Amino acid sequence: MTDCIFCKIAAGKIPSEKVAETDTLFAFRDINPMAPAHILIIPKKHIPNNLALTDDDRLVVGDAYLLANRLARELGVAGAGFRMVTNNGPDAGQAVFHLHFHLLGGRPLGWPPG
Ligand code: DGP
Repeated sequence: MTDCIFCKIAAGKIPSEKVAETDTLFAFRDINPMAPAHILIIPKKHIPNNLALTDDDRLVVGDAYLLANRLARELGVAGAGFRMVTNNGPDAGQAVFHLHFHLLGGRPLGWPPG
């Protein structure tokens, strides 16, 4: 999608602190980190949010969780614990309408979330 900021990041047209890339996924540091480790994992394909997923997207969602495990271990937060969060829609505070998984760790994370 031409005017999507995360499509542009995945395509390398907007700079980001990339931490991983696969054929279908791109992972980079959040510009406004909420925890010592705050990574965004996005599909390269433009998918607006969770509600827009189709059967064709099953593999990429599973791969996103497997990539999160790998990154959590590499970043040293797997043992202490980490969180994967996807915000969907206004009540959840979704600001960017390209599906993304927040990988958060490196400090105790409150529950319930705000
Ligand atoms: P959400 O509220 O779930 O839609 O979170 C969007 C996140 O995206 C937010 O934590 C800030 C991050 N973000 C927005 N624009 C950019 C950007 O240009 N670069 C990077 N690295 N992160 C961004």
